Amino acid sequence: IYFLIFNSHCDTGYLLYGDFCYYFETKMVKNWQDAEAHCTREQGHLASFHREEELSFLIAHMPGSPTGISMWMGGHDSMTEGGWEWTDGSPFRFIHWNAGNPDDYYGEDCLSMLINSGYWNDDNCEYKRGYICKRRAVLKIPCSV
Ligand SMILES: [Ca+2]
Ligand SMILES: [Ca+2]
Repeated sequence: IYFLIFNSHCDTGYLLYGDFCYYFETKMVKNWQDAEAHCTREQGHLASFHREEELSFLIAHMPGSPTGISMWMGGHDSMTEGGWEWTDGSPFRFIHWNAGNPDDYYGEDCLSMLINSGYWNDDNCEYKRGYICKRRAVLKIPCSV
């Protein structure tokens, strides 16, 4: 008799939630484009969000003393003003904008999340911030008995 046990798995330093692994970069701040490039090198993208629970989970696990008040996420409207999309290509349906945003203040096109509240701001892409990368978890078959 064979028992196949499927487990979602993340590399060290990544946090597992659902089918995805999340990585919090809070020490090395980058502008939005460089942050996305780093996540891409790690086979992921800046984080996208689709449910309130996903957001709450990440806020609850936010590491202590992160850099600054907000972190970069994968949302942007740099292709079409007001046409928000996620860099991982998933649909931009769930929204969690902070009051008065997005306001495109002096041409803000990149999405940052306020660390304390989880609300979103369209932000100046050139600001250097910490960020969260997200990638698909690996399905592991750890044993067959
Ligand atoms: Ca904009
Ligand atoms: Ca704004």
